[in-house]
Amino acid sequence: MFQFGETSLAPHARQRDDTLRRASSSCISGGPPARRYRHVGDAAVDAVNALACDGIAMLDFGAPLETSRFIELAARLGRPIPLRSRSIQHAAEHDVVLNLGGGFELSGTSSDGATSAAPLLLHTEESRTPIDRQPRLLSLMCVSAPPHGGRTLLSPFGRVFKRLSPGQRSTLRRISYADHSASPTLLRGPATRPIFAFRDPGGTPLRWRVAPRAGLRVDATAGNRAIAALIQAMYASVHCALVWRPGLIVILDNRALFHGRTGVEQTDPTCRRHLKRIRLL
Ligand SMILES: O=C(O)CCC(=O)C(=O)O
Ligand SMILES: [Fe+2]
Repeated sequence: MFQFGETSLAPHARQRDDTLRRASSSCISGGPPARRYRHVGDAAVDAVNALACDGIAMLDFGAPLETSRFIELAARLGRPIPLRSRSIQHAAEHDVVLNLGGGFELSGTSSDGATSAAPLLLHTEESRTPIDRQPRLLSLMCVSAPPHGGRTLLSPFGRVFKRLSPGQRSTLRRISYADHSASPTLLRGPATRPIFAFRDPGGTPLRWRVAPRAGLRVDATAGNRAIAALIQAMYASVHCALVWRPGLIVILDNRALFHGRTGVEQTDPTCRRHLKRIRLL
């Protein structure tokens, strides 16, 4: 069992700060144009194709869908995952929809920080969860958006992978989270379709271990260096910082991209950031 910690002077910490600052000041693209839809069925067909090509589908309905139609759209793409955690019940609707922001954050926060106003560091959703229970897709619908801040960051796995050396890749293929016996390795899949399962821990120490049956030894220094290189590559690979508008629905493939978010500026209570989220298997 080993531990990864960081100092604020480390190159990966500087890369993180730099990317968050550039995304907040609109130096990173706001995302590809979204096609306009009226019918959930048409949007779902296009989303399946876009997800297969790019790992992301951007669907513009012009105005937020009723929650039941949002569920109908998501359910055409996968199986909605019920919200079980008690700590988020105040923000849950219809058992599968989580309200992020829009006032729901005031009475509690989800364990992954998704409902808070602070920046959300890049992550795979449920990074420690065994693969068969890890969300496959994330569906987000904007109800209202602030004029600034709260941009969703995307970092494609393929770009991250290319920034890592062969040695770092093979180390990451052998490492997994220490505290969860069935966690996937931080990297898996072929070079043509690499898949990461990792959440940037920020300043919190991360305990890792060499996965069972992983073969060759990994020492503490090599593992910690590979994790630092991964974090640096994640932030260097952010290619888009989505600007939300009401009625925009974005579906993300959790096996193709890391996601995160810049800090939410809630200066004006009349135009708060409010997204609805459904996670899909
Ligand atoms: O608020 C966002 O933009 C993304 C939040 C998030 O990470 C999530 O809902 O899983
Ligand atoms: Fe997330």
